[in-house]
Amino acid sequence: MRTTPSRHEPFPFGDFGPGPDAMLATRHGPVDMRGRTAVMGILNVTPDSFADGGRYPDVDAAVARGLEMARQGASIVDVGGESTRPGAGAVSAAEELDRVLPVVRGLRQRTPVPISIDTYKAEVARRALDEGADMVNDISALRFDPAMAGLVADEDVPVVLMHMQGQPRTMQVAPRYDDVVREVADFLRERVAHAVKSGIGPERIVVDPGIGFGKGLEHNLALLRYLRALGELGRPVLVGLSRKSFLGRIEEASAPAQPAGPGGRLEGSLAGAAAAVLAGAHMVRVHDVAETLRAVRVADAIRAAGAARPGSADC
Ligand code: 7PJ
Repeated sequence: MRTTPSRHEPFPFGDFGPGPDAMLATRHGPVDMRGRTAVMGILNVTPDSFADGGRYPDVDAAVARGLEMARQGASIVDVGGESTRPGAGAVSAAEELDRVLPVVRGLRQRTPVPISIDTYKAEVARRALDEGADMVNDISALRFDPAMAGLVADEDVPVVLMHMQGQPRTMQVAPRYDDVVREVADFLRERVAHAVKSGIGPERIVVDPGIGFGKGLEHNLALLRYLRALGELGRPVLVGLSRKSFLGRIEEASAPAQPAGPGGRLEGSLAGAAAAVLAGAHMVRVHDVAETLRAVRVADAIRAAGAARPGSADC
């Protein structure tokens, strides 16, 4: 990340922008985030995911949805078989494998799009990588399964390290921070160090503040507002806020008569994605790939316009 101060502040968030190394090499080609925000499409293969649960009960439908997201321009398709929404119970590795493996296999046969496996279980990650998945999205940042760090190191694949306070089942009960931005940055710095010590190449690592994972509304908003603080870690930043409940809380506060369910949070999700990009995100994890791409390309263009301003850091 560039840290050069500019003579003119190009944006209230300060100077920002993906550094020259905002690239992620995968077995199916690079994910290039230099000046273009990457969009990771969410493919939940669970009966209970809160935003689109039950919509992909069979393998063919899930694969078709993954292919559609790839066609729409997703840089990565993220396949997950265990819901981590607040209060959700854990599922066994066997159950998770039953859900995700046929979908990873089906996608791999039909598209070269990089596939990410959303799991904190090393066994699930290993089998998915064997079926042709390209990277691991671990919401526990290598903490829940002691075998995960070694697996990612041995397989030499990219990994997303996400912040979470507590455990999925209880994380929203009473999230507490003194300085949420500092604490999340410190946590991620420690997890990056742990990953590197475990043999994972630093260039393989993506960091994620974990919006909604053990965070109240004000914590989520502060992390987005000061996302730039994560730039000091020197790694691409992924933000997942698509259809999350804090968007509904904002909406309810302004229009209490019409509480929005998860499916009704598209506009809020797009606004959040654009704001995240202008605050320094390199990748966004979303349900609505086509719509999000149209939104973040505008944010990308606004961010790039800093280069045309005399005295800005890009000149
Ligand atoms: C995230 C995730 C996120 C990463 C989920 C949902 C809840 N992985 N998995 N970041 N959220 N890396 O999609 O609403 O924010 S599950």
